[in-house]
Amino acid sequence: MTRKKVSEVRVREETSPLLRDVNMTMPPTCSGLLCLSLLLGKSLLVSSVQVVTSGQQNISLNGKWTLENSNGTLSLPAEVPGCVHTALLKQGYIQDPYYRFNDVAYGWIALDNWTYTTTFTVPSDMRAKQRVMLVFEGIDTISTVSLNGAAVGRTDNMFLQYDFSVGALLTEGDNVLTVSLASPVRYAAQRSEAHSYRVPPDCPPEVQQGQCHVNYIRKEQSSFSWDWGPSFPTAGLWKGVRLEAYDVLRVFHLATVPVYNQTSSGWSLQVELQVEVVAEVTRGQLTLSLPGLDTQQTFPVQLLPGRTRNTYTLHVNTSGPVELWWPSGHGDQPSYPLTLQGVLGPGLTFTADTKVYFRTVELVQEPVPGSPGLSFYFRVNGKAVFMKGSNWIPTHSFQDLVSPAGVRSLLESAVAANMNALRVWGGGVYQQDLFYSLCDELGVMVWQDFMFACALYPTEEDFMDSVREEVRQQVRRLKSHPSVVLWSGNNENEVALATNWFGIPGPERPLYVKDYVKLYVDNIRALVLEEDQSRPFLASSPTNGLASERQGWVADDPYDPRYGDTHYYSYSRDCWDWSAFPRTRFASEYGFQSWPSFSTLQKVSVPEDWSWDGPFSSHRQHHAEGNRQMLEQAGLHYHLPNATDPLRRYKHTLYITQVMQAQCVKAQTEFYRRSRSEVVGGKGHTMGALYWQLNDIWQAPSWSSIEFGGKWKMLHYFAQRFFAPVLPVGFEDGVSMVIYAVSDLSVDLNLTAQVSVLSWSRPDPVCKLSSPATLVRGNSATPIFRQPVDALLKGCGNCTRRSCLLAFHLEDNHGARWGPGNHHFLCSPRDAEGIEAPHITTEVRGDGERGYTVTLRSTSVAPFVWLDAGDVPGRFGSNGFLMASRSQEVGFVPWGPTSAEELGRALTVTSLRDVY
Ligand code: BMA
Repeated sequence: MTRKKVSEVRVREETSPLLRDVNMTMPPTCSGLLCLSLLLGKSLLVSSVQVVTSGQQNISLNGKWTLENSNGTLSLPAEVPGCVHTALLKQGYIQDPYYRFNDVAYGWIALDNWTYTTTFTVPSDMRAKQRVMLVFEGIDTISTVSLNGAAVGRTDNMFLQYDFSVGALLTEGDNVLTVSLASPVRYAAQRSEAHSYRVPPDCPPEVQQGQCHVNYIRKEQSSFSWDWGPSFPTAGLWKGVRLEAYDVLRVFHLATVPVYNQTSSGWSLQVELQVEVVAEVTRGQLTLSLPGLDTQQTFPVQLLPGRTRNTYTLHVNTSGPVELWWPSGHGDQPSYPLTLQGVLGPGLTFTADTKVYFRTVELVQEPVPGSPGLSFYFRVNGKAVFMKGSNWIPTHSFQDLVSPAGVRSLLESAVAANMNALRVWGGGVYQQDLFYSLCDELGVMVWQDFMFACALYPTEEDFMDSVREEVRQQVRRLKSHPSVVLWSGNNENEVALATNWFGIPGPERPLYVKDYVKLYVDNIRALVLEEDQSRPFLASSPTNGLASERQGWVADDPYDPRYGDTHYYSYSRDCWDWSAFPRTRFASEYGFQSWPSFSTLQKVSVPEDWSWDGPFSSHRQHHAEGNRQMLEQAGLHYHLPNATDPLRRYKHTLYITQVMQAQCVKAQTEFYRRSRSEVVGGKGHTMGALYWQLNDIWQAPSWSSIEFGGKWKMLHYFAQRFFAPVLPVGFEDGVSMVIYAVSDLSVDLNLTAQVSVLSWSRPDPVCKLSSPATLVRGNSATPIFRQPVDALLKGCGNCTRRSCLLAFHLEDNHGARWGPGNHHFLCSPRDAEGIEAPHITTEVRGDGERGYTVTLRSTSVAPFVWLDAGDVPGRFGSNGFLMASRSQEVGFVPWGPTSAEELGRALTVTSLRDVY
């Protein structure tokens, strides 16, 4: 065992101005990694940290509380953690809030004030402790907390953990705790009224049927409605509540941040311990062990009374290799167990177990040869990584109904679709610990926004105090996770100012720019730099990054493709025309809407709702003109459904929106991926494609690739292919058909493109050709095939653009295939000649153990073949595919118990020719 140089830093925490009340203290952090029920002699496991502190007693106050509305007409049991809506639902006062038009019908809930009450007893030995803290892991949002009739404190930020010192208020026998929650909607309105100038936007667009002034309240911004989500401004105790009692100290936060030293090529580990100390610890000891790296060190510990942050730097033994954490597709995600053992006084011990992952991350913004502007890409462990993924929104309107299994399923679906990154978008919530732990394990890089979106924000002192505390707590909670690779200040607020979304008159602009800089730069950025220098910070998205900074943090055009990241949406331009897409450095948002499947909608609707033009369809559509835009875009390339049976036509219309979305996002993503290695017209070197959006909050049309409930849309199956590590991308450039080989692998490959010319009218290739072998470097996009379309067709029977299409794949010189196959339409399928109704039949075999196989038989070439298992949860091996053979087998992995019979009964198959 080698002993290395160690150092110790102690920082005395400033008490937040919010906490100066005698009875009210709020620790800098504790929301998750370490705020556990620390039972005497027992330990609990939350996230990846297990902590035991001797002499500390905890009582959980979770469970049944009572809930009352403001005039006392409603009084009901309510589960904590939970919220008013779910309590009303569980007690049968309301129906499923997602059912039909209930979001609007239940608007009254958020306009009332609600009080949660619980009664508990505290054993005398626990009351006798020097300090008893009442810990709320999360209160949503505006509340007054009272214990036994005495005010304990107030809360105004859903993203904070609140700790109140309550020892003096506890009594023998029953103690009554109440949390009185003010209507978030009324509070936001009052704040806006009291504000000396307008902070736009005032209200969301009418089509969203939402509430106003959400920017004045520190709660999930999309809870007042969004263009993909309902208005459910929740109120409640959305996380756990407990008492923590101790005599000497409590450890309320632990963070571990690995730091790489370039000069010595060595790692050190910064272990940060936040403690609240009642009685000074003078001669303590802390031993940190990383057995997997043969590293251990004991530190002297001296802890002063009050709240302190203590950092211990453990230098990692360099005699052996340190295995690095890699994004999915680039390597493994090895972790090392870390043990902390503290002896802090006679009989006072502290132990913690956690995991440590080692990796470095940089956001590279430097000149690009042949291209004005700056690069924008992530370098992980010294290697440039193309980010492939999507954007994450809240998975439910009621956070207490978010299940760990649901989070896991979404993240596993992301990785199954070859994603290596997700952006936790700034209009939602900082995700629960489990989300980040799973991202660590799965190799998903997280672009973490702070929770500000599509608005300007007030900056008065109490608001700023609350935000500062939020940033401190969240950064401390999340910084141990290797998956978090970026902090980002907000969603689209730079561009909202730059391009004047809210019609701010010229002379008033400086005031808003000043507020913007105050919030994201002078405060959020400054705090992040203070708390965590181990990963980059960006003020906004989209932004020009360093170029925005040079322009005072608000660039003239934050969409400039030569700098930073871009968001790009166009619903009216033909999405097959790649020349419309920005040749950006990094595409952090782009997308198209679609409707979810019938089985998902059926759960919240009745037969009279199943029509495209009815009130239900427009009620669920929160993006103005969204339904029209989808069909207009679809109509550019496909016949629109025309069945005479209304239900059949409705189902086909849902299908065609998914076909449109999948093909549009494919075209755009393939353009970004093939642009990674080249500069064209001064633009290019695209190094990220995160489409909008991964998941849904309810059953409604949106940009998502996964429906509410976890079912994959056609887009998600497409993503699995268009994000494949090795991919042939075909497109037309002028008169030529061009194929690029895109590779995210580290090895160089020698590949040929094997091209088949297929006729729409029969399943056997008309002819085949191949390109010469080409060296495809690792992490590159390399042109591999180019031929004028005319010549290509002339050499192939009677093929024309309308009668034939191209299918292609990549092969090495041993004939081994690399990556999935791909295809290119030479005309819109609506103009194609010879597409026959394919009369596809299906047969299901298999069982729960081996999984299921669906055999499809078709009489002709069928585009966009869509298998739908209805309500049987699971996913197919492939879906939405071009069927160019007479028979094909597709696997089905069930996510629960089913049988071949059940699957067979539920299964439907649709292809493009079936809808007209
Ligand atoms: C982007 C996002 C979201 C929105 C999406 C679709 O701008 O940041 O605000 O839901 O577009 O409109």
